Amino acid sequence: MTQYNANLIWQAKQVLDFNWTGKYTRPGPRLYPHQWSWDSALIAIGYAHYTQRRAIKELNHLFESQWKNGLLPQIVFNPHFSEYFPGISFWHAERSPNSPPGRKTSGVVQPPVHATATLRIYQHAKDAADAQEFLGHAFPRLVAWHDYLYRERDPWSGGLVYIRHPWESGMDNSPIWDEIMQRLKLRKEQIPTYHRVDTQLVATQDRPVSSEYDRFAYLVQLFAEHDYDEDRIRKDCPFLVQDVLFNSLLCQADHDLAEIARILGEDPSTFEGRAQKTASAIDQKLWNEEHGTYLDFDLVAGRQICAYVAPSFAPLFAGIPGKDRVQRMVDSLENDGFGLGAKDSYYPVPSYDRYGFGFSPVQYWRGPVWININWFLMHGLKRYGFDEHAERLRQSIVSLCQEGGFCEYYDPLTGMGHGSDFFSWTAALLLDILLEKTV
Ligand code: 2M8
Repeated sequence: MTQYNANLIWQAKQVLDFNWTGKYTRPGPRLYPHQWSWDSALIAIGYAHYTQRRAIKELNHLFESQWKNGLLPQIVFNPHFSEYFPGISFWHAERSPNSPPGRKTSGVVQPPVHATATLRIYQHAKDAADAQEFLGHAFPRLVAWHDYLYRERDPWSGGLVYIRHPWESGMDNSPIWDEIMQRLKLRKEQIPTYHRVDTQLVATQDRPVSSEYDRFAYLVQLFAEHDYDEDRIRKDCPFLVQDVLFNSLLCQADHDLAEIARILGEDPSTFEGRAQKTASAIDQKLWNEEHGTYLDFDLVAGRQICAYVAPSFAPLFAGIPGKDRVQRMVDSLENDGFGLGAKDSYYPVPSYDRYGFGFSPVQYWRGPVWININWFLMHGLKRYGFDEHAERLRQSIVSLCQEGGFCEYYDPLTGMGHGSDFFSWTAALLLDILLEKTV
């Protein structure tokens, strides 16, 4: 290991130590003080290399807040921190008979990377007995989580689950949602009263605009008014989307859950069956031949959403596309819009096509580079033997952290960090790629 990497590893661990609360890791020190679902899973992937105890605690703290119907909440609130919108009282999660007694949570979900993280903790474990015990504990909770998604979010059994809020995608203000957001015309009296905190903590230009927050808040209010009853929400919700990233991560998580079942001597067939069904539904329903990419499906409008975003390449992570489609996707990634072709281009890959309408190099999910998306794509490209491309992405991740610090996201044109500083999943995934070769 070079001295240069050793320093970076030390710094990344410092970021995680700083954000570790003793029970879970804050995604960012001030902007995100509570526990976030997919952040925790990604953070646990980093911890798995050097602190098995923390990795396990992190996921267990989330599992303790699982709803009775299996829903794993996007946020588990820490009542000691009140500075976040929307907080406990805005969600009214207690209106659901399924919400956990004694824990305060939101009422939406995030991408299901938890089985993937759990398997990695087991695979990197130094204390085998402890890891085996954790696997046994996590398994029924992960099964309940996947059961919830397939039962409540795919009631037609087509293989694709839907999300019902942009926050469920993890990509809050992605251009994917623009069309739906514009269609959602709100009268003044329909917009809940709320007070944002985020724009006081980081630059306003880096965050979603208020017309987006109006709609985010409106949807939360709708869920609370429907007592978080999925059948009632499904009938009235104007936002129901089968998202490429969410379903691709679910597909990989199904494979990983099947592997966990095998390790525990349980029957893996249900999970493998789901993985295959989801993979073929992604391939059939979400692929767009004309554009040579996968696109989200808007269930309310009944059509695909044409937006060229980096997460559209996530099916690579789950090994879904066949050879011809992979080549078309790699061609797109090599174009200047995503920048993976030229060695001396900007920092790949922007979250949104650089030449797309409304691209912004600094505004959150509308252009900046995100380390988690790069990490998924790096693994996807490696999986298909595109080692040079994967290496370029790996180098991009390392240089961004080295030059821009451990930020939430980065300007692809300058490499400058934006959003929250001391961002946990950036540090954790960097640790994963730097420590992977040395375990
Ligand atoms: C961002 O989302 C939260 C709402 O969930 C927010 O903006 O307040 C997203 O980037 C999301 O993917 C992430 O999990 C969360 C915490 O890092 O922040």
